[in-house]
Amino acid sequence: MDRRTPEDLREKVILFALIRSPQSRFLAAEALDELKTLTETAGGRVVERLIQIRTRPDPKTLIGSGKMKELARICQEHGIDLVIFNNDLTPSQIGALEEHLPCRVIDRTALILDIFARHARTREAKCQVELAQLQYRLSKLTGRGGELSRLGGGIGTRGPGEKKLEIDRRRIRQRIRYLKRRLKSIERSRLVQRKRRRNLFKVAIVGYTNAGKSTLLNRLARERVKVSNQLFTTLDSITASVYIRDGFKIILSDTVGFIRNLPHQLIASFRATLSVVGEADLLIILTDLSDRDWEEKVDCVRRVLAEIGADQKPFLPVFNKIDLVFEPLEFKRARRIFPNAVFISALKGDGIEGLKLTLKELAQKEVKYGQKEEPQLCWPSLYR
Ligand SMILES: Nc1nc2c(ncn2[C@@H]2O[C@H](COP(=O)(O)OP(=O)(O)OP(=O)(O)O)[C@@H](O)[C@H]2O)c(=O)[nH]1
Ligand SMILES: [Mg+2]
Repeated sequence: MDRRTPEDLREKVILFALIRSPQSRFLAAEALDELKTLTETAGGRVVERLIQIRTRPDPKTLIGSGKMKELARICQEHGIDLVIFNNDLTPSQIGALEEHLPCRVIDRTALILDIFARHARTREAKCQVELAQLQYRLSKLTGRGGELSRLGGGIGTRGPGEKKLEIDRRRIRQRIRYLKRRLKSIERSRLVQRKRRRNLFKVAIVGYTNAGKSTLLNRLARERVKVSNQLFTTLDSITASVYIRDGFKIILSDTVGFIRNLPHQLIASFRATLSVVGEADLLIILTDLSDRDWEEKVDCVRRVLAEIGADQKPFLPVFNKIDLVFEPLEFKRARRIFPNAVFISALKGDGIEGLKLTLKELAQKEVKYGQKEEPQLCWPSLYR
């Protein structure tokens, strides 16, 4: 009889980060914490995590031959299915690594694409993920032909593009053109809807993945958007009307979460989804105050906003999950950087009335893109 538990059936994974100096060790450890959550979101089980310091990465295999032997041994011992590198890998590096190791190898970008593929539900999200996957594969197709084929399934091989990824470059390009046309037509049909909302005050919630954006939308709009303690649960923009006091109405959107070093193929593909950010009159930048790296995450959000041309938008900093924060200094720190910040618990409801009031005030002032009268709604110089 097979006595394996579901836990045993999950792919066994080793995480690996190569860094150039001992000073980056702390950052690498944090990056691996995040990589672990990403791996678990993709259904993998992390068995071991390794960091190697190497001033000059080996161009062929990234890691040195000594480390390779050690890694191969650990993979053997634990029956590892997959090694995930925090570093970007070229296709030939993946090939060389897989030659030396008894398992598959992928990089962080492939892992994030896998999660997006798993979570895509709507037609638009599916098209966008497939487009990102194909562009990722295409960027890796440098000269050598046969490297696309990665049979066997598992993390990094899934997605709407899965079967199609076996096809050659020319057909990938054809497919990319087709997907872009389809996305355009989906966007056109949405435009009609948008016109109806033209005169209402539009607010978009943006923030790092898992900050609680969907929980906040659900709380304010009485919606039932899926909430989960996984990363990238939401891949679509969900828009709802919200009545805030005395019949006053605004339009509120929840959208895909950000992450540090978000693969640029994804940002490019999700441009249509992210267009609600571009069209918003005001952004709520939602940050998980209980996360000890919140400052870095705010900075990452700013950088992604810059990449989609929305970093000049007025925004309201909102700190979430205050029910988990017991350190007064943390509130002080947040208030010092963002004096107009609002503190809430989207889950428990604390601070929600205050937030509604602030939103109503801002909506009545018609804070609009390009208006400079609200200096507090701009990024503090620390972040510029
Ligand atoms: N304790 C606490 N947990 C919260 C709060 N707000 C959200 N959460 C939890 O945080 C997790 C993530 O919440 P979501 O609303 O899915 O976060 P999101 O920002 O939409 O995440 P993605 O769509 O994956 O980017 C869930 O487990 C929520 O229950 C809060 O105020 N307090
Ligand atoms: Mg969400």
